[in-house]
Order: sequence, then C-alpha cells, then structure tokens
Amino acid sequence: MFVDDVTIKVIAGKGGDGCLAFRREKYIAMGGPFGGNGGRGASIVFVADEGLNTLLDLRYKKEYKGHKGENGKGKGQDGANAEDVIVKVPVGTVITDVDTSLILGDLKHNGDSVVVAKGGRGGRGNMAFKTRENKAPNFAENGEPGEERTLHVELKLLADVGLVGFPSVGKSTILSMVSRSKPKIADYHFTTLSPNLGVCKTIDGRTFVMADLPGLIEGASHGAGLGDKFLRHIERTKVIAHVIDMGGAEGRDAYDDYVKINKELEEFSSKLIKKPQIIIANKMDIDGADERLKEFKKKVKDVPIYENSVIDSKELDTILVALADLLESTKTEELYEDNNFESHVLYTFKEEAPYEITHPSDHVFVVKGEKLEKLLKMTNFSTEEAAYRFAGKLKRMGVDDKLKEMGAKEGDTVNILDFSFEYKE
Ligand SMILES: Nc1nc2c(ncn2[C@@H]2O[C@H](COP(=O)(O)OP(=O)(O)OP(=O)(O)O)[C@@H](O)[C@H]2O)c(=O)[nH]1
Ligand SMILES: [Mg+2]
Repeated sequence: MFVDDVTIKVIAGKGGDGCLAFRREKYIAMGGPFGGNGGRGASIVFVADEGLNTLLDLRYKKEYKGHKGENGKGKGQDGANAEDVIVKVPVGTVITDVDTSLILGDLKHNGDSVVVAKGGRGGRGNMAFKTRENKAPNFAENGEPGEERTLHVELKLLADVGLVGFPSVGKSTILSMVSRSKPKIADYHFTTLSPNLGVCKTIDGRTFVMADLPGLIEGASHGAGLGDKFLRHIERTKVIAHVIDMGGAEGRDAYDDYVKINKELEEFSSKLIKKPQIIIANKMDIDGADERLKEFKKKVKDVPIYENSVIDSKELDTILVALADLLESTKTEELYEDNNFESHVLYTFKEEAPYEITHPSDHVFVVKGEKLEKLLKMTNFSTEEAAYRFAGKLKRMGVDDKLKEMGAKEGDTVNILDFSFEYKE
C-alpha cells in the first residue's frame, strides 16, 4: 500500500528528575548537598531514508513517545540521557505542525533529519543549587516535560518531470517506454493508483527522474476521482509532460482535455500552472488521430507538441532531450520559500504573556500559563523549601500582586493545573 499522507502524535520524553540527597559519609561531618541532575528526555527525530518509499509505518503506529531521562542519583551522579526516537521516513517527506501550520521539516536528501519534538531538560539536583547563601539547599527540580505535537506528515515525491493527463491516455505506457520502470498498464481508468518513478536517459547521456501519476479528471483539485491526493506530487516536479489522447476512443475532445487538466492544476495551486509544459500527443496510431492533432494545433500554439504511439515512438528521443533542456533552464524553486528557518525560530521564542488569572467563583482563582505550569511541573513538592521556592517565583512573576489586585483574600483558593494553594497575604 502506498501511503503519502498521515497525521500522527509525537510526545518527547520528560527530563529525569533532579535528586535531593545529602552526603552521609563517615568522616564528612555536616554532609553537603549531593543530589545529581536528571538526564535529558528522548527527542523524536525524523530521518530521511532512501530505502523507504511510503509512510505506511506511520499509518500503523499513530503515536511516537520518547522515554524519560534517568533520574539524578545520590553521590552527585547525573542520570543518563534517554536515547532519541528515530523515525525513518522516505526522502521527500514534509512535516507540518498541525496547530501552527508551520513546516518543521522538508527532508529532501537521504540522511536529512529534523527534531520534531524536543526531549525535556533534566531537573537539577540539589547539588546544583548550592550557593554561598544556601549551602544545603533542601530541594531539587523535576525534569522538564517533553514537547508534544500533532504532525501532518506528507510525502511529496521528488521527480523532475511529471506525466499528467486524464486516465487511460497512456501515461504509464510512456514511462515504461522511456525507463526501466514497469508500471501496470490496462484499458480501464485509474489503473495507476500510486505514482511510479523511472529514471530516463537522453541520447546525449543526461538523466532525470520521471513520475507517472494517477489519472486526473475534472474536479480533481476538489477531490474527484483520485483527487487532489496526487496533485501534491506534481508540486515538486520542475516540468510537466502533459499527455493527451489523440485516439478519440473515449469520446472526449483533445483540446477540451487539455483545458480541463490545466484548470485542475491551476485550482490546486497557482504554482503548478506556471511550471513549463510540453505536450505529448499520444496514441497517434489510431485512425483519425492526425486530423484531431491538426485541429488541436490550431488552438494550442504556445506549447511545444510532440507525437507518440506504441507503434511509432521515434519522437521519444527528441521528447527526452526537450525535457532535459527544459530542466536545465528551469530554476529550482523552493516549495516553501515563505517558511524559512527564521520564522520557525521566531515562533519558538515568541514572548507570550506568562500567565492569565481568572476568578470563576467566590474565593477561587485560577492561574493559567505555559511558563508557570511548566514551573509547577518541575517543582518537587516533597520538601517545604521547594514549596517556598515555588511561591517565591510566583511572587517575582507578579502573581501575588495581581491576585491582590483582583480581590484575593487570606484563605482563598488558587488553582494551577491540578494543584490547589491557599492564598496568604
Ligand atoms: N492504440 C494505442 N493504445 C495505447 C497507446 N498507449 C497506451 N495505449 C493503451 O491505452 C490503455 C491505457 O494505457 P495506460 O498506459 O495504462 O494509461 P494511463 O494514462 O497510465 O492510465 P491511468 O493509470 O488509468 O491513468 C492501455 O490499454 C494501453 O495499452 C498507444 O499509443 N496506442
Ligand atoms: Mg497509469
């Protein structure tokens, strides 16, 4: 099965918790803090692998989860980092964050990789908090939560030339004639259900990759037939070879076909229609094809037209040379030019309001905010000192003042995530 479009969830591993421990050795009196740091949680990393050609594995798995980093230990030992989860995907895979619509990665070459969810940092052990003022800190930090994301993963084939046209016009037949690819060929519509790739070589020794795509019909850009599912693959090709059946057996008009397919390309994306095209007038062996081609040429003057049939394929060499020339003169256009690295960074470090306070009922306040919630998750409340430290941080973030301003009174409840605190003036 060819799978080129899946939505999955990725959850990176949490960092290991920092350790709270003190020296208890025989001759060391008043043992100082001795708890080590937690290890980093596992990140989820996508890697392009040329041995794969579908996203099938992802369809079955649906969710990828990273292990937690090892907790810090006594005697000052740090916990080990968790091993990253490597997800192998085919070359040509594009990964988008569903919530933000940002492209996280476009893996175009074998071995390209992208971290799609970062593992949490390990929490610091109490040894790390030792200062001149506090020589025996009685608290440690929990590990940072790992990033969680819902991803849209798409495979967009990397071919130089795309064979495009109505079903049964002979696209797969052409690919089988110009390359060693052996696609299925039959006289019914939608014989080709997934794209086939073939390597072509011109008589002057230039090579390029040609893709035979499933047939398009009117309304394809809105999902008719095999629909827009395969139009995305054309997005990557540099040049389009538009195959038109001159045999007339299907009762359609050649020029009409040409206009309709171009309309579908344009409706899917304005970029598709701007790609250079050549036309292959196909099935020229059928009676009446010459006449139909003559009529066609009267209407289409601005695109080069070549003739072909299974009986007489002598123009195929010329077609390949023309395609190779076009490829050389077409500049590679980036699929996502407006989604550069910087916009990603801007997103990641975007300054957000650190928290928001609501007052849903009498004596109850709810504090929400990513930064603050993370801080809470990283607090190990097993000692009083840790709780004081958390309270101190809230105060410095201005939470106390804000609560007071909103009318909080001694003894009121303040909720953050699942935790309830008592408000103290
Ligand atoms: N007479 C004639 N028949 C042809 C020619 N090329 C292909 N055919 C026949 O047309 C039918 C469709 O050919 P395919 O190559 O499968 O067409 P396709 O465009 O790949 O079709 P889909 O995969 O369904 O979109 C088959 O029965 C072929 O044998 C040709 O030049 N002349
Ligand atoms: Mg086919």
